[in-house]
Amino acid sequence: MAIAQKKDISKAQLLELYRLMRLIREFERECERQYTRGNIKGFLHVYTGEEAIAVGAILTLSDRDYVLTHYRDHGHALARGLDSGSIMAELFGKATGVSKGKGGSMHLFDTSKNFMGGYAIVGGQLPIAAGLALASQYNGEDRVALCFMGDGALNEGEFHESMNLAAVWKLPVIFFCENNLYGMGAPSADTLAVHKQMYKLAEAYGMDNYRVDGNDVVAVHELMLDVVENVRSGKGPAFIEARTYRMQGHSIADPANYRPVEEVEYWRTQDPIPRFREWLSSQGLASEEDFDQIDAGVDQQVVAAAEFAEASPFPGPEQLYRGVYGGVYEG
Ligand SMILES: Cc1ncc(C[n+]2csc(CCOP(=O)(O)OP(=O)(O)O)c2C)c(N)n1
Ligand SMILES: [Mg+2]
Repeated sequence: MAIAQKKDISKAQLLELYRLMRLIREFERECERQYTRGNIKGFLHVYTGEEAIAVGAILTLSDRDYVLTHYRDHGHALARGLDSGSIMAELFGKATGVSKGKGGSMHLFDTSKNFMGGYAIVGGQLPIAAGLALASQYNGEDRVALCFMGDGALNEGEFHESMNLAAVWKLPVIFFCENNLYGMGAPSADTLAVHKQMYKLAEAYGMDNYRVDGNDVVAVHELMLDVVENVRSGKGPAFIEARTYRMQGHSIADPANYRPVEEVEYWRTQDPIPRFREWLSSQGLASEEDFDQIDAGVDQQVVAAAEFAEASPFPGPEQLYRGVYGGVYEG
């Protein structure tokens, strides 16, 4: 449970890590409310419980680096600084959404932030991340591609193909596995031969590999500071496994009855947000008033995001053939 800080991270940066984790938690709560109201339809996968990973990792990147992720993508998008109103509007299917209302929850995208999606196909983002890293290397740039995936992606052929090519070509890509112990209703213990040590899969490709406590934002952040530096300097790709827990069902429609009560209870005690908050207090880095102020700002931002989404128009019929293959390309 303890958090140990080893590197020099400023107080302002630590508080920003806290603010973003709180923002993601509150944003996801609002998504659930809006889903119940019928404003968000289809699948909705929330990131509740896993906030320390996206926040701790993404805040080590430069603006020019790439971020790619899977369909549980709201947290990564918020951590990358995509506009919260435009993310919510996307979930509502509105024209003001980050993907113009055509992508929905699983396909958030914003090239201005080098946030290259949001992929519903398990493992689909891995070859794309390798391709972006190849482009960076080919063009002599020092951009790194950070590619998140769930533990379920490790069983995909695309995982092995991407890992192999990235290692052969020493691509500047970081493969970051969010091991939340389940893929839909299946425990990874039932589906993955090396479920206790997923990071060791990277050894087969001669790739640097690490394991970190995914509910400790400081540990994730510190590890990533080193890994990003190595990968950027041309030492080749890296693989990270962060152990965490999906606090809710696979999607909002999943009551997750297949999980033992004791397991859920245990992981509740590992919630990354109260854990970090208690640590910040114990270090004298934030007072109750500081937290109240941050929390109030976050609540306001989320309410404003929902209001913006609700007031926005749906895309008109003229949008039907725009932004699709064979249609009108708008960039
Ligand atoms: C190629 C492919 N196969 C199957 C699915 C159906 N599917 C959607 S989510 C999912 C589980 C993925 O689990 P994991 O990667 O651990 O992500 P998590 O939901 O735990 O974050 C599956 C099998 C899919 N979307 N794509
Ligand atoms: Mg999983």
